[in-house]
Amino acid sequence: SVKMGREVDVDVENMDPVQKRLMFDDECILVDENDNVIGHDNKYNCHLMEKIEKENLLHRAFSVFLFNSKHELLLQKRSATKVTFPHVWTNACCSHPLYRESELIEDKYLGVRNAAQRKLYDELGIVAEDAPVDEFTTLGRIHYKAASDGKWGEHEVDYLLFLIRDVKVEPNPDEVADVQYVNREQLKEIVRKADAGEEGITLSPWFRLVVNNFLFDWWKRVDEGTLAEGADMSTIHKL
Ligand code: DMA
Ligand code: MN
Repeated sequence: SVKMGREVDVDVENMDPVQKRLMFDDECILVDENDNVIGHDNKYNCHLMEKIEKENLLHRAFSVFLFNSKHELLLQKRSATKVTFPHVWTNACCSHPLYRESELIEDKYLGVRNAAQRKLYDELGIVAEDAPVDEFTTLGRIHYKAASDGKWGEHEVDYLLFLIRDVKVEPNPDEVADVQYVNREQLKEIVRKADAGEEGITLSPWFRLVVNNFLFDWWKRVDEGTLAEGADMSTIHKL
């Protein structure tokens, strides 16, 4: 059992069993502000806002931005059972590289790319052949903190990965409530609706940060075929 105080115990009992298993099985990578590995802790502890604040826990994550050959961007709506940020629209796939050899490989961020390949299959049923690790472009890293509800939140160094490829998508309902491809105008319309609080449309905080700071510049590079030149892996943008 989890000795984190009564309130938290109640949360664990009500947690969706699939998500609960991931909370305790997934061992996240703890990093310092320069993204140096300093340890590990389970997904549960890494996402408790109280622990994040008290111990300044920061963990490594990734966000995949997937474009089809028409250069439309895939969005996913997170399932109702997600513990953090349920029901929100976000980029194709987000998760954490785990504290295991294959996902700790620092050379060309291969560990993060291996984790992205693993989760594209888990969340969207995209087979490894459709997501070759050599085809991800690592564009940059952002460091952000965001509360979900009272107890839960994120504090991450998030690697932003792009993949341009037509893929077969079969969403896993434990993870994903809906998916859609959007062009720029459609995305701008969704952002406008989210800002207006319309139709219960909410965007994840990390997706919103990428939209506001980077996405449209990089999307232009997707069109121009100059994506690699847009990468800056030496800066960690604190947003
Ligand atoms: C965590 O995503 C990563 C980011 C960038 C927010 P998540 O909550 O979807 O993780 P998981 O899919 O492992 O539950
Ligand atoms: Mn996280």
